Amino acid sequence: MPTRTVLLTGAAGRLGTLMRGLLPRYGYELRLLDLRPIDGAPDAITTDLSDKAALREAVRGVDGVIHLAGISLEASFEKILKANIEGTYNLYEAARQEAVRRIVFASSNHAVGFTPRPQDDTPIDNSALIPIDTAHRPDTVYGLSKSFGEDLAQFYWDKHGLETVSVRIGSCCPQPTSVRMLSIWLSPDDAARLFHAALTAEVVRHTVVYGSSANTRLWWDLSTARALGYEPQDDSEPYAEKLIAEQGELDPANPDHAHLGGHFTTHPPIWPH
Ligand code: NAI
Ligand code: 15L
Repeated sequence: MPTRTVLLTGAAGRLGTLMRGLLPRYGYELRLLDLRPIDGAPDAITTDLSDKAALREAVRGVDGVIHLAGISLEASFEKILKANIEGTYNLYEAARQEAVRRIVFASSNHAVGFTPRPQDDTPIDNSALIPIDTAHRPDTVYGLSKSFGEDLAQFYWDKHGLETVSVRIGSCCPQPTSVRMLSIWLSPDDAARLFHAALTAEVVRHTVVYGSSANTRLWWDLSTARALGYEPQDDSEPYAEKLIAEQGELDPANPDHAHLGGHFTTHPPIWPH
């Protein structure tokens, strides 16, 4: 496979750090970008998504972009507007100007966070799962910015032929830490598999996928992700017994447990900065 140069925005963040470790084994040469400097990566581009000239230079000549940069939890509308809405717009505009073919956009389960969760934790057929074409139901201003990002991606495909895979990521971390996460956990290894599939699938136009591992207690439909060639290898089930013993089963009467977005629908965690 020829080496592909991929711009990784948000490279200093949690997911960015994991992907810096995992993606090179797929043969990618990563160009790194973040607001914050990255230890041990002197060539990383340290810039804000508001700097249009820097973005244009950053996307020049890349084969694809994985766009992780932005505010990753709830924050004030003003902050979300600047980083996630204007920032993502600026990135798409730079990519259009530099004729970049494809972006993988880190959307979130919180774009559809007010979708009721399946009540049966082990659905017996796909009809119980949250479908990919479910309506946007953002649960936070943060989730609203992810709905915007998905619409932006659709617009840039329809209008300009710039392809995107919007990945509605569940919870990507080394291991699940809550009972809710048992249903939406994306292991870091599966995240790398999914991003690789999104970058290499032949034609994607604008494809929306849910981003999780093949969890036994899955809440959503992975078929569009699998259609890209994604074959998840991990399952949160080995963590279930301990987490349920510590936290109890999800309670249908608890508003924090009623929807896909969990506690973001009631008491969203606020970004500290
Ligand atoms: P993070 O908060 O750890 O990393 C985000 C990075 O973006 C940070 O390094 C930050 O410095 C950078 N950034 C923020 N504003 C910027 C700006 N204006 N210009 C340039 N860089 C900027 O978040 P994490 O967990 O790594 O998530 C990465 C992406 O995936 C985010 O877009 C997040 O919304 C999305 N996501 C993550 C999930 C997860 O479970 N980690 C779940 C769903 C979505
Ligand atoms: C997200 O969108 C956040 O970026 C991440 O930090 C997690 O909180 C995740 O959703 C989740 O829903 O667990």
